[in-house]
Amino acid sequence: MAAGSEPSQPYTPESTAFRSALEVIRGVEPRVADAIGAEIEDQRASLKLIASENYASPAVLLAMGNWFSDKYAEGTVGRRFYAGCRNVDTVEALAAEHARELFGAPHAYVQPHSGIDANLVAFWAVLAQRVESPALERAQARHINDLSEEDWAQLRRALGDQRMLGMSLDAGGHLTHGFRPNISGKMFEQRSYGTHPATGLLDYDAVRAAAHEFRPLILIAGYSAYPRLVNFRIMREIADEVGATLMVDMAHFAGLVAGKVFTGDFDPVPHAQITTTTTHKSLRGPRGGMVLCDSSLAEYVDKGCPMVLGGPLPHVMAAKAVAFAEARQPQFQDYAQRIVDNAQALAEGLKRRGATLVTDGTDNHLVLIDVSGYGLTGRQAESALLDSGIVTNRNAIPQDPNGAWYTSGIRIGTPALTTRGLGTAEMDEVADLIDTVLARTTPGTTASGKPSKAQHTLAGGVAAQVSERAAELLAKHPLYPGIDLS
Ligand code: DSN
Repeated sequence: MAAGSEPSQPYTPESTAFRSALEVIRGVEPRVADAIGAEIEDQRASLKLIASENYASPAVLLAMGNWFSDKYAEGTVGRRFYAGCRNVDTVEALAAEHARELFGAPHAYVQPHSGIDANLVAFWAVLAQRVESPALERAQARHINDLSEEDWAQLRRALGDQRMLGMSLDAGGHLTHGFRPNISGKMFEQRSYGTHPATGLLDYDAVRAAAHEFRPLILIAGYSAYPRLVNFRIMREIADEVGATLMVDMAHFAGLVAGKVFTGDFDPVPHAQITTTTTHKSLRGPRGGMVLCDSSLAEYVDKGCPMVLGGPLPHVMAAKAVAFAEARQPQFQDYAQRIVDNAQALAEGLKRRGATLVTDGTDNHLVLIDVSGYGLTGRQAESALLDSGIVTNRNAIPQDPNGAWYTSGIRIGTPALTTRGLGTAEMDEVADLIDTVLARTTPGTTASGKPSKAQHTLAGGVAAQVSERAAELLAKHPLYPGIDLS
């Protein structure tokens, strides 16, 4: 706006809040203010199809930017290791109450800083509840990086070589479900269940057989890249048959549970003894985590900090309370249903154009394209799409010959575009944009002329044409329409 001129429309409260915040930040470190301003522009300009991302409301974002950030508050509501936590108690209690109501859970612990932290709280809670061993306490006395493989083996033995059975990474499971690069794969002896080789669907008989043979302490259900429903009633039956605790990681689909799209056998909360989630994916809250559990685990879960977590982030708990209050509004159920409708429309649009999809479709918010049908690796496809203004992520597919780095898949999801207001008819255009890019991309070669799994060549003009079409689509659905930073 030119100096001295008045805005043609009065600024909304959100515009005023963010403009003022940036002005204050600019006074100290203008490059940070510029980067924040550039981020909203980047997000406005890109077709965001990352299945685990979303756009939080201005109220959620603003609840995080305040003096709650200054408070230490180890402990739980009414029982803190620091004085002066009256207001932190208020927001933590509110967040937990909203979470219990939203998910029908007996207990909610809203302190975890992320999904991995939430899972760590859950693992230690189950170990603490079910395993009697001083080794747990001894491990706390040492720095975790000092533990050797032999130390870990000793700890596992002292804990009775506890076992975890979770979904394999290439079938859509998560690193924290017992894989080596994550502590879950070091604390537990791990085995995984996959999906049926012919259909790509979860095979409950195979899960049952693996559970009976392996007899895990924890059976984990939940996924980051599985496009179908999971029957949690059956998973609980299997867990009960072998004396396992059923833990569900609903990080990806918590919004679909909150929005009552996943109910009955497909709602994990009444079936699992312990359920973990992030709060920023389909649930559309701040970046963070949460644990829900039955009352038998509550006392152990509440010791998450300081057992495995650093001090709580009261500003993020305040934002969780705001986000959960939003998710309790009737319109959130409509939003959750539209996420799934959009994902199904996107899947149909891609299939009509000849794309191969893992499981041939979707029941949830995500679609997994097997890009080997286009002659590409996931890495090549991801880069070509990014060149064209479409943000996705590469992902392994079941029995992926290209491993977890290059992959053969592209995972796409609809929570973010649905928040922007795109609907099913527009998903056909999105499918066409994706198919156009992938069909016009060819694998590249390395500097020495060998075939490369990383390099790609996109036919001339495609990136510009697709970017322009994506921009036209996005212009109809402005992101944060109430925020004007110009
Ligand atoms: N990074 C998250 C995802 O993209 O699925 C899971 O940790």
